[in-house]
Amino acid sequence: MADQLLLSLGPRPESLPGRYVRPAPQRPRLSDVDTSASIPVIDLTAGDDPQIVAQIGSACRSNGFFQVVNHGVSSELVMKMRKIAGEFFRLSAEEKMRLYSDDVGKKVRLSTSFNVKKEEVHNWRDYLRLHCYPLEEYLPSWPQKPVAFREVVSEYCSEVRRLGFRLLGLISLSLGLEEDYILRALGEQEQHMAVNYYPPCPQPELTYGLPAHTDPNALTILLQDPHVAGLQVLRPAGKWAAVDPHPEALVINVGDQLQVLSNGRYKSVWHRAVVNSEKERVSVAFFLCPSNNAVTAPAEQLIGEKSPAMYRSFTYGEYYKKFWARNLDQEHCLDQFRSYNC
Ligand SMILES: O=C(O)CCC(=O)C(=O)O
Repeated sequence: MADQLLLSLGPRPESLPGRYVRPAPQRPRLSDVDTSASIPVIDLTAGDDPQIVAQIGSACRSNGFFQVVNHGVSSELVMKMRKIAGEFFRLSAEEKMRLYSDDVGKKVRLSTSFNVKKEEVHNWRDYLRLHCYPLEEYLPSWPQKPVAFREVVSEYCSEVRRLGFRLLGLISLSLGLEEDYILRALGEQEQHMAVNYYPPCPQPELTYGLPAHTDPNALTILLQDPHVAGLQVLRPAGKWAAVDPHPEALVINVGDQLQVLSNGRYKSVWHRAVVNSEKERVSVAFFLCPSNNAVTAPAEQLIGEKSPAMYRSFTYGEYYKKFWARNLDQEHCLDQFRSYNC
């Protein structure tokens, strides 16, 4: 167990410990990654202008990923969020170990890899996982250090939640649904956050920060490290593409619940985080999730003779349990929810 504790406690090994080494066929093959691919950048200045709705629809259909600029989250707050995230992982070992847990059911925990109790090969990542909504319920159990942590992160959560709701409205419109359709379907949405820390890795070609996975939730809003690339998405042609950091942008991706609600029109796309030998990387992923008892099902309006319901209905509580009971890089969790008609 001791050897599975946080990477950010150091010391930094000269070669990759065996428990992080992936079998040869599962390695990232970094030299094959497309570094020139572009993930659409959508300017949100113009509100719900039909052109923006069309751009969002097209990005969700073809890439499952897009970036937004002029998104309404102030650049000062984004800067503070990045700073406090980095500072958090520089706290003393004692401070960090107080928050450490390998129990994936805990709503506030500092952990490593993905699910250390279950997986055979670990990932080169530490992460702080926070439940964030309702804020007043979770805030008292959040880290007290660094000093401004609670203040900055709670403000960030509120602003990003607002952005997320706006995006869900635009996504609804892009599917030809009423603007509040998805918001209503998802219920009183929960909100989780992962602050990811990927230290420099002695042999990045042998492991991952996070292996290929899709997100179980509805919508993810990712704040990337502005200087260090690491996020890669699987393109429809089967090639991995790097998402180079855009300093002003937040990266948005469709999660599994939106793939179901859209009856498969929008894709919850495989993505992964790779590491590098020189620099640490910090990212902040913000997940909008249906409430546990909300029932996810394909929207009636998107079901027809030629497009039968692709998935059975289920509660998010059921989905989330199945998601965490697997290894991260197994088959698409949604495959377990396919409708028998399809
Ligand atoms: O760090 C990244 O770029 C990806 C993070 C991610 O996919 C996640 O936290 O689920």
